[in-house]
Amino acid sequence: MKDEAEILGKIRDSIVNLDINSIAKLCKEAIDSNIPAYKVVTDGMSRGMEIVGKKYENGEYFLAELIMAGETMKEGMKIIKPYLKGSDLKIAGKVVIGTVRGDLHDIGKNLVVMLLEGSGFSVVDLGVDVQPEKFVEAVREHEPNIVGMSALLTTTMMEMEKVISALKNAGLRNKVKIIVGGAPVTREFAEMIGADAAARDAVEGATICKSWMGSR
Ligand code: B1M
Repeated sequence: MKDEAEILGKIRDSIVNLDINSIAKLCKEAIDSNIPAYKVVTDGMSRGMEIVGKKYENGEYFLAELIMAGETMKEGMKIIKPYLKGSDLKIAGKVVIGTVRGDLHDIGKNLVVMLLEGSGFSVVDLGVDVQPEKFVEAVREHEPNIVGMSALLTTTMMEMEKVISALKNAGLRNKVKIIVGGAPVTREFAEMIGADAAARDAVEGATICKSWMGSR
């Protein structure tokens, strides 16, 4: 059996090299080698995404490469997803989640969804580019315990505050806990816009949601 670091390194590199044909095989190899599914995501694919982001910033990669990296990670996630989920978990609570208006990044949000579902939450995923009114409608309709928002762009993170205002105007703000996340989002920002928490990553996000429901 190969070394864990070696397999995770290859997974990272397959994202960086946009190698969509080998990612699934490598992810299977990681699972067969008993590497925890979370690690394949956090120490393998997400590391690769960080490097892709740096290459984009340096002008070494362009939009086409960002798209290809996203597609490559999605191929890997198809293999990993079933291993992130629990099978016979009872419903821990309900979460309405979405990527805010103007923002199309959904890989991190999808990861949060998978971990929440894996922790027994029922999740209503509104997708990407979600208008504040749609969050409000979903809260009215589904009566969740928690609203989760994701934003990856500094230009879209302020949309989170608009969602919170819309919930306040609809008289729904105090009925839900609100968690925000995404690369530019900090705890200070969450506090400033009136969210209840910010999560650095999907694992922390799911942990916070579990703690709100009284389980860890
Ligand atoms: Co975009 N993009 N992108 N992109 N993209 C970034 C975010 C960027 C940092 C790249 C860079 O310049 N270095 C930059 C943003 C700069 C900024 O605002 N400061 C950027 C840009 C500029 C853009 C465009 C504007 C490019 C253009 O068109 N010129 C454009 C915007 C489109 C739009 O949204 N309107 C754009 C487009 C795209 C693609 C569509 C090509 C693609 C997205 C594909 C998809 O999501 N389906 C893409 C990608 C892939 C990236 C990078 C390379 C990777 C993002 C990713 O998936 N990371 C990214 C660079 C980077 O992040 N290093 C970049 C992996 C993922 C697992 O991490 O999403 O951070 P992340 O999620 C984490 C945490 O943030 C957290 O948990 C997750 C996992 O642990 N988290 C939560 C996220 N949401 C959470 C919610 C929670 C809790 C935790 O609770 C609710």
